[in-house]
Amino acid sequence: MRILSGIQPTNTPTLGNYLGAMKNFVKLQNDFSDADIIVFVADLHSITVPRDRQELKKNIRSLAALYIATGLDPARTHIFIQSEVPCHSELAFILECNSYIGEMERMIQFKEKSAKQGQTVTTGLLTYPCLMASDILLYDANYVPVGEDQKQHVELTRDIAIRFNNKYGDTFVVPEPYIMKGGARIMSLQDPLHKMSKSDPNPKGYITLLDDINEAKNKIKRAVTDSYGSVKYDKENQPAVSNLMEIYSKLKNISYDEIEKKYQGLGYQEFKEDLAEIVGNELKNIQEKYHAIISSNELDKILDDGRDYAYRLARRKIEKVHHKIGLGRK
Ligand code: ATP
Ligand code: LTN
Repeated sequence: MRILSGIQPTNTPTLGNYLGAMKNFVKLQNDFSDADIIVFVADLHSITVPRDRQELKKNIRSLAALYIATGLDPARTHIFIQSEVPCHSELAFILECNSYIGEMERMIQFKEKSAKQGQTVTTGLLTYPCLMASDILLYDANYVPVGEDQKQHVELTRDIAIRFNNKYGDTFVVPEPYIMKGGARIMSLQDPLHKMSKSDPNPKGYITLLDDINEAKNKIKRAVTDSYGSVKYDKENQPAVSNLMEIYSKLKNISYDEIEKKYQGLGYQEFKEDLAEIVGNELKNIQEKYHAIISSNELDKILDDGRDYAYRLARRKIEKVHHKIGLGRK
């Protein structure tokens, strides 16, 4: 069984990315000891909107180091950088020739992002799901752990794989999205009706994994709350407190019931102070490991090994695809 996922190196990952994606990769790595696990930095995906060169370089290395700092073990999980394995772009074009413009235009993320950009929408933003399908199908991945917002792209990948297999004969494994309960949609600390996002113009709404610890704690202490005054999980009537409880529950591995019992009769303040400590400790742990790995040669060795492993698998698949379609001389 193979499990595969990636994250784009745009800005520093937030607590939302951590709880909705990165922490789940680590859990899967530890729970499925016989699975082959591949996690990559989706740098090609990130250039679907213009990026500053220096920023991009910095974010690529930083995300790779954060994968390890948050608990991925390079002895168990293959970690690499997408653009270093050219097969991803090669298969993406072939998949573009086996999918339809209408399918791409129907993607919610495309509609949302292109609405914000007007005339400057790139062709890559439209065809992005084919690149994502290529990432997944190159490696015969069975399960793809993602947050709720990426489910539609994995479902499109399934459609493309089934269509290709019907047309050219059995070539790709048909993958399934893997969405974990709890933490799949962490909301902004300033507006619990909007997703926590690293591109939010208000930095008080999100915490990144590399935020200054005291600043991060203050963001929790100053997070908006509701007007009921009791710590109770009720997404409809208390969306802000429920969101903070989701963060608490996922970080401490305890249920909402247990949290409610612990803070029965107490106000929001005590709960928020404890949560600030919990978040602060989690970040401190991650940041200590991050600083050790980011400047080491070990990181390059891990990424070289990951690239070589990925390349071998991907090249074999590309050759099979060429053969099935009738490309080249062989
Ligand atoms: P942006 O907000 O800048 O568009 P993003 O924060 O949504 O980016 P992505 O790189 O698109 O980040 O997502 C990486 C992974 O994190 C995906 O699996 C996505 O589903 C998950 N994710 C993103 N935001 C959240 C969130 N607020 N809560 C839970 N999971 C999230
Ligand atoms: N589109 C994803 C990142 C991503 C991905 C993938 C996730 C690119 N390729 C393959 C899983 C499998 C996002 O989080 N924005």
